[in-house]
Amino acid sequence: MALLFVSAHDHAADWVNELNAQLPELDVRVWPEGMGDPAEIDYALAWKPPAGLLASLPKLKVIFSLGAGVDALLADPTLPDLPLVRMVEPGLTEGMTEYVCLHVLRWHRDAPLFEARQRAGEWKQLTHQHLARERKVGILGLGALGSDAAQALKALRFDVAGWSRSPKHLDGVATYHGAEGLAPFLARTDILVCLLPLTPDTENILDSGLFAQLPRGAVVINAARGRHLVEEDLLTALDSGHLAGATLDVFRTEPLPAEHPFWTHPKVTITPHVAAITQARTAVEQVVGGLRRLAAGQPLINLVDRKRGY
Ligand code: NDP
Ligand code: OXD
Repeated sequence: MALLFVSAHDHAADWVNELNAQLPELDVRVWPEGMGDPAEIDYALAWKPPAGLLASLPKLKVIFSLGAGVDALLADPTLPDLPLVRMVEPGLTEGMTEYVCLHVLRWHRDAPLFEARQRAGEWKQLTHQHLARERKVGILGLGALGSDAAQALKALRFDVAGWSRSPKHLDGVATYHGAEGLAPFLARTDILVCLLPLTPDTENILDSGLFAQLPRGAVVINAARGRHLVEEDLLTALDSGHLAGATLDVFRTEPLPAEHPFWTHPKVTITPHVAAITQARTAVEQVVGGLRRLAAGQPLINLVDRKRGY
């Protein structure tokens, strides 16, 4: 049984070690130098493989995504029509929840304002302090990541709502769904967090029309994909004062070009696509579990529905 590891971003050696520790019989090959004969590869574990690579593996049976988002894989028109398993693993979930809580709290507690005042050597208090239970946070996407972040924000006493494609029930979280649920969800959201998959339905969802439905002074946090956001619309909404700030982890072009206005915008916080990172030590179980299920003739879990696009 041979598995091809394909990623220019992840630590191949960590994956080889973790996979071999659990499945010593698995022949783990690392693309490009260690691929060997393409006709011997049964499984691929991949993040942004070059277009056409997976189609060139004639015996390939299953594709495991190293990422939760599979938009880059699905963008390859030659992607073989095989089971595609997306990454759902505790490290990714916990990492994203930490990121969301950090940045929600940062805006909630006016950290950017106090950082600017420190730089200016200015000792100036705010006379009114909001409590978390007075702050309405809205999460676009209530999947593996969004639902965990929603629960953690709830535990911090934020007033949390979420929006999904199908109806959901989450204890203590107000839930909205579908096109008709979006407007009421946005109207009650002070801090908006995007954790949607990138699909034809969600591309450019963070645009001027959506921002206009948020209350004045709202903040946007995008930790999903750069193509969810219409960048010019965000700049316009920030500069007009309608939006108070944005935290962006993902961008249409990554790395973010040096001349991009986001780098120096006083209301924008940037992180370099690090909200949550798949790491072998926590994620290996998901791949090993999938391989064991296959060996036992059981159905795979976390399969991507290609029609839905996630
Ligand atoms: P899931 O597939 O588990 O959840 C997706 C959620 O989005 C579901 O609740 C789904 O609704 C909802 N959704 C999808 N399409 C629509 C739509 N058209 N309208 C309304 N709701 C919709 O994904 P994950 O939570 O695992 O991951 C979300 C995304 O986060 C990934 O696709 C990836 O792009 C991004 N990500 C970013 C990282 C980073 O470091 N910045 C790290 C990891 C992931 P329903 O429940 O009804 O299906
Ligand atoms: C992912 C990511 O989708 O890291 O997992 O962006």
